[in-house]
Amino acid sequence: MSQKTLEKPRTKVKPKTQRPPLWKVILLNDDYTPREFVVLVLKAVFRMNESHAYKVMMTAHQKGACVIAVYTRDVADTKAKEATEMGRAKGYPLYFTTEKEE
Ligand code: TYC
Repeated sequence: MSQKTLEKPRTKVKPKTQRPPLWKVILLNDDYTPREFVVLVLKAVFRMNESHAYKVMMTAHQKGACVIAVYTRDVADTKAKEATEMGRAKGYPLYFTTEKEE
């Protein structure tokens, strides 16, 4: 009768939780898009309430840009494109970009 040898692993494997890298969606200011329209897009695409959307819009307006939120790369890209497209459809230069979070 054969007996199986049970070997224990010699080295401990430290379980590492891999987090996906996150991407920031950034709203850029411009001189033409109406403030109310920026607020409308932020509410529609990024699910913000009125006061949060207004604050974000005013930050971009005053500082030139504002980080809106962080998502996985695909979601960040999709939302940035969708939001930029809403402005484009109205002839506005409204622009959302993405950047990897370090
Ligand atoms: N600066 C624009 C205006 O004065 C409003 C605006 C704010 C546009 C934020 C874009 O990301 C933006 N009408």
